[in-house]
Amino acid sequence: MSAIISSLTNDQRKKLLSLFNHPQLHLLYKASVHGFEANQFHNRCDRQGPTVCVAYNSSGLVFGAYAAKDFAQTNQNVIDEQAFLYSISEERPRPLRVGVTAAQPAFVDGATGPNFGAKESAPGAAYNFNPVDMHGNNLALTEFEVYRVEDMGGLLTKPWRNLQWTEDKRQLLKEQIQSYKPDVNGVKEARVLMVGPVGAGKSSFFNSINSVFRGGMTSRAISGTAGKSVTTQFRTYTIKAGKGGLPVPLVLCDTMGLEESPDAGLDPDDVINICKGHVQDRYQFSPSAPLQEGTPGYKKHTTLKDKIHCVVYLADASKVSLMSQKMLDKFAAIRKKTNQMGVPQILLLTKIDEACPLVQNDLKNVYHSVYIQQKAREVSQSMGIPLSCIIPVKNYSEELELDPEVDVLLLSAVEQMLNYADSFFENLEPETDPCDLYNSNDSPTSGLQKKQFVD
Ligand SMILES: Nc1nc2c(ncn2[C@@H]2O[C@H](COP(=O)(O)OP(=O)(O)O)[C@@H](O)[C@H]2O)c(=O)[nH]1
Ligand SMILES: [Mg+2]
Repeated sequence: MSAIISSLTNDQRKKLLSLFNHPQLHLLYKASVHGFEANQFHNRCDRQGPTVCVAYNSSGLVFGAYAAKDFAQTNQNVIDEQAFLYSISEERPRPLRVGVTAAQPAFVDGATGPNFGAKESAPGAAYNFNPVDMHGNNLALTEFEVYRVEDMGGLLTKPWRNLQWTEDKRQLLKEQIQSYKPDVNGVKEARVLMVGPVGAGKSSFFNSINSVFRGGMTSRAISGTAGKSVTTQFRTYTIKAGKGGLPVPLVLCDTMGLEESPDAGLDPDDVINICKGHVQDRYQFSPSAPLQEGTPGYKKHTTLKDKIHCVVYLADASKVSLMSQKMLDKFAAIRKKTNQMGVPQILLLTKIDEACPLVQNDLKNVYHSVYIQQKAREVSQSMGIPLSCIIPVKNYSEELELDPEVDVLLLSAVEQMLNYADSFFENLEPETDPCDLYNSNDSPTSGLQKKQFVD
């Protein structure tokens, strides 16, 4: 299903956010999409923690109520001292806010739609307001939405990771990456595989890195939000420093997105094939049948340079808590096999700008943001990846020009990938005869015997 779009204008959103401390809003329910019936509201909004209801009327007013307590259809009056009603209009610079009267129940938790004000008290007793100010006496709703309100927790004074945001650092990182050389014979570049759900930002990450090295915006990999994967081919992308410049010793491999259902999206077995170097560039993935030996697109003889030296998972920071068990199971299946092959793995936490307004305002807040730190911890736990292997990034998505701070964060992620690829090379058995590597297939006698790498 395609993403549900909020009906709030920028001005309305800003005014709504001003009612909370460090809020993040997640759209749970939209009547025009999910239905105007009470049960459709409850299916999506029960037991979601703090929520804000947003009603739109034909007079252009936006109004509603905040509840810190759950909706759960208990049929009880709920005491919630933090509850309030509000109204937003274009003319008022600030929203009208009406707190719940002390000791009065804030809402009736019935099986109806949200019902603010107590069941057995006189109307208006829980909240004292003038209906004209609140909704212009117009209760003909054109839309109704409910958002979960998450506390973003503000900024840490001390960042949880140090990063220099200077132009010097950007140059240094670029130079270090360009002069990278794997410490093994016959391999000139690190091959990095990107794996993640549809829309996590795999294609955008490649485009962003390519843009940083080209010195201007590029979009070689098609990116977008079609709901299903717009990338269905296996693509290996080389990068050049400047137009017609020297190749950067990094190959980024882009895959079809992971999807929840067992026979949709990238197949975990294809990830294994890619890691072993068997999948040719431009191979057309087929979700129902992983690549088999002897079929078109299968490369039988592979060498160390064809193999994947580091796997990078990508996850959208604002969707971390919503990742389904089926998606986590797919990740786990891939991680198990990549671990067995000794390929180091890191995770890029993407779209940190969308996830946290404090980061959107200033990217340098990334390691100060309590919210981003919490999301990094969450994904670390749910995917079993050490926190030290989780790197928040912001890809270029709508910009027309490069931004030095965005570059520094992106380049520092590449630096980590190269460090991890080095660990892969170092982990190869020292006594391995280099000749073996060039003939290595996957027989038990393969020259690539590795130690377990990550966990
Ligand atoms: N704001 C923002 N948007 C992003 C970021 N990364 C990707 N996007 C957008 O998310 C959508 C999906 O990205 P895409 O690279 O196609 O995802 P893929 O399916 O993993 O290849 C595109 O519209 C991108 O512009 C990011 O870090 N920040
Ligand atoms: Mg893609």
